[in-house]
Amino acid sequence: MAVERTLSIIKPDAVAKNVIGQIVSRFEQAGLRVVAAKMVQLSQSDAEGFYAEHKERPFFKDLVGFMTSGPVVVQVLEGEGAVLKNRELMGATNPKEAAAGTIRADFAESIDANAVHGSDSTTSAAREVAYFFAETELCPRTR
Ligand code: DGI
Repeated sequence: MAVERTLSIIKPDAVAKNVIGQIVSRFEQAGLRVVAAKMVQLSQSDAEGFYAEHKERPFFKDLVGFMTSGPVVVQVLEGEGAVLKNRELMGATNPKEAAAGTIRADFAESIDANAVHGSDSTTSAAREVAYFFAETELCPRTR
């Protein structure tokens, strides 16, 4: 399987619950490597730009409000099949529907405050990684 990169965001609810380390552990245990990481307080325009594809959706305002409600941890994860692997670790968007043992089943409260974001395709991963990181900020982990 091809080595891919995917963008992960640990959302404000999970940061507030102090479970950053527990979530990163799940990525590491699944064989994903962190190749870039930073904690940021998103501005309204940061969040609107990131979620531009949802601009017309009824929940857009709430989503932007939530994503700017506190700091987030933005990471680039690398590994074989990283995009799908991260989506499997996350679980369904609605934590009530998320499979047992997934990050959202274990840490998320609601469809708004759902603990994590992960790119849904290699195409969106490329856009999302570039939205937050310069290529020079990605650190090779091959050694
Ligand atoms: O890729 P996901 O985060 O799993 O889901 P998505 O890209 O369809 O939606 C992005 C975020 O928008 C999601 O994590 C939470 C929010 N969202 C999605 N669908 C709904 C929603 N929020 C509300 N309140 N209601 C929804 O139906």
